[in-house]
Amino acid sequence: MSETLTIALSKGRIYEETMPLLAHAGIVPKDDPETSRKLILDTNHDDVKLVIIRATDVPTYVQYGAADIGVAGKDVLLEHGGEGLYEPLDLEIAKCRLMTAGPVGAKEPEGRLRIATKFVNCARRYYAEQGKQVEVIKLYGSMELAPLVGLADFIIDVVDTGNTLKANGLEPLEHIADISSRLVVNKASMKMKHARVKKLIDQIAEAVKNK
Ligand code: PRT
Ligand code: MG
Repeated sequence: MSETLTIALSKGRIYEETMPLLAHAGIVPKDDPETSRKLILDTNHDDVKLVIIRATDVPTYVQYGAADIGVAGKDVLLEHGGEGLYEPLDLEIAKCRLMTAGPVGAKEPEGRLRIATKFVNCARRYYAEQGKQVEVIKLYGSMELAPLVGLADFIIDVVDTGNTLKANGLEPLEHIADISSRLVVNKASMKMKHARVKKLIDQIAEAVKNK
């Protein structure tokens, strides 16, 4: 048996949309992470394992080689910075947009803006490019609440349908980036396990193309 190839994925939309792509590469997990409590899933190949982790932790696992390969949203990768990672393939799944948003019709206040977000690095970079002075407030979720309770003027978050913003009296404002999920590969794994990694990338690329 060859050395184990470990693939890092998060539950939810990324898992669901990645499964058909992995199936095309002949990889099928033996458990369903939505019903199983296991964090390491065996697959139909003894030497391929899936690890199920938080979406934001995927680049970290792959960077340190705890996983050889991972699937992560471009939002998460922009925030992480991509150190130690190759990003060989756009999977064209879990698409959305990274946007600023604020209360419907609200005018931009004078002076330093307060921005609530979990994407603090993206926020600092974005407003620095705009030449705007901002105070960035780190949150871990439910960003939509921040402008409603006076914690922030605006938020930065990913938006798909915009329904969540709308339901909270917010509107999308500035478009920062188009987002989709990417295949990421540990730099050492790309060298050390090159044949297997390359084959997997090619098979998944074909599945993406045929979608
Ligand atoms: O949920 P958890 O805190 O564990 O982590 P996560 O939110 O980062 O993970 P997950 O699985 O929800 O998202 C994984 C990836 O999916 C993200 O990193 C994005 O790249 C991508 N993605 C695509 C989205 C969305 N679409 C999306 N709509 N991630 C989050 N959302 C949120 C959005 O912020 C809003 O709160 O879903 C809500 C509904 O969106 P609307 O605009 O359709 O109402
Ligand atoms: Mg989520």
